[in-house]
Amino acid sequence: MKNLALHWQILIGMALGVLWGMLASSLGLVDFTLDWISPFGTIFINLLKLIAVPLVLVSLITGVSSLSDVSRLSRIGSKTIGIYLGTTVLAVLFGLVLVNVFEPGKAFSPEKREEFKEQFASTTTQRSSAAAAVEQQGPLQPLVDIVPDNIFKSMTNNGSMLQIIFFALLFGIALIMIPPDKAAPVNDFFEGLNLAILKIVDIIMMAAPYGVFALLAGLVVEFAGNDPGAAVELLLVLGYYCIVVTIGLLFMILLVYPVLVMTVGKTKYKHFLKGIFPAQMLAFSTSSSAATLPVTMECAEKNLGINKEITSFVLPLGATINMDGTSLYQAVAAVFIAQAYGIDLSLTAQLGIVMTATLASIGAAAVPGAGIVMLVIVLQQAGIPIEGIALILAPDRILDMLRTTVNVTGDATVSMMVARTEGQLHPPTEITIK
Ligand code: DAS
Repeated sequence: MKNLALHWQILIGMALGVLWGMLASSLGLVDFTLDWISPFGTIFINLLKLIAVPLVLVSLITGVSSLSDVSRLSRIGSKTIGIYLGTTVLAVLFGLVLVNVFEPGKAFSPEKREEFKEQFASTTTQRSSAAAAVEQQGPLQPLVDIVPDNIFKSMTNNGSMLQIIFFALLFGIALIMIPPDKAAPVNDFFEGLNLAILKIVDIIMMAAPYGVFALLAGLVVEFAGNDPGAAVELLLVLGYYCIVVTIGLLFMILLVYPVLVMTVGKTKYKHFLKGIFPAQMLAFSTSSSAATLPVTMECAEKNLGINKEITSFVLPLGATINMDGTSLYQAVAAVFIAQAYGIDLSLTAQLGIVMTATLASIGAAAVPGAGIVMLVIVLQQAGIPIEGIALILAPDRILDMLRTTVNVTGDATVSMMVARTEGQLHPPTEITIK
């Protein structure tokens, strides 16, 4: 109920922000808005950026080290992780195809995009000189850049999130390999740290209605100046962007998952969808794969007849590292922002987004808003202005509901595939959600 209330608060924050922005631009309150309201939007974005590094570090270390019984990993684990990675990369690739075909970011008027470009000229200059520097360093530089020489430097502002992910994966694997009695206190420490950081994300998301109001108000007046008509252009372009994301998410639900459920899962998709519908609705209303996990497991066991041996391993792992909806969304969002600022991403840069969006979705915690926090990684890595998040933050809550539903459906799809290929299915019974 709390989350639902938060949803409505945020949607109201969005609407009031747009309303205020349009009023301010027609009542000559642009400066007042920029001086006294906009800063709260910047604070909200800073909070998201603040929690991104610790969230990645700790949620990945906890996720990887929770696979402590490596022996159980074996065939089921590698099959599960392999399929998870496959569907996530497919989601990112499809997101990139869509955003490059529909080019929602170029729907802004040329003057507006010129304005964005000037606004971030310094960033673009830095980026192009950095890119030029990389070109001189040769083809394997991106690989070399993943390995940090000083993890504390990686965690500072100019650090690379990929280096943090690399370190977290290494640390988590090391925890699995040391004697369990020695690893236990460290695991407990990171478990506790992870809970605390997720609680911080909760607190930050409670500020979301106000942050979104301030962001949207600032965005609309900055964008519209004293011309309310320009605000309408912003809303139309954001609507177009949301449609592109939604088409991608529908592609996963109506094409990718049915093919996998019917061919490998050897199950009628209608039966599968009916079975996991309660979990999908909970994912939609809570925007949290973690909160939905108990229901996803119950639906998989009771409605789809998947044995506990599979659901108890595949679904918790999926809620942690498999977020197809999130990765598709991050690919679209990153290129949308680049397009809006007139940054033409090379194929290499876009392939880099495949890697960072996949890793970011693995590192994203299964809580509301995690996808936008992790988007910082994708933007940073591709040299796209992080300030661009302000453009897409407003509709993010609605998109979070949709992408979390896809995340949960993807997890259930893989559990059905693994169960069928492992012969771990029993006759399904009626679902009894209390
Ligand atoms: N809300 C996240 C989840 O629980 C997904 C996201 O934020 O992208 O799956």
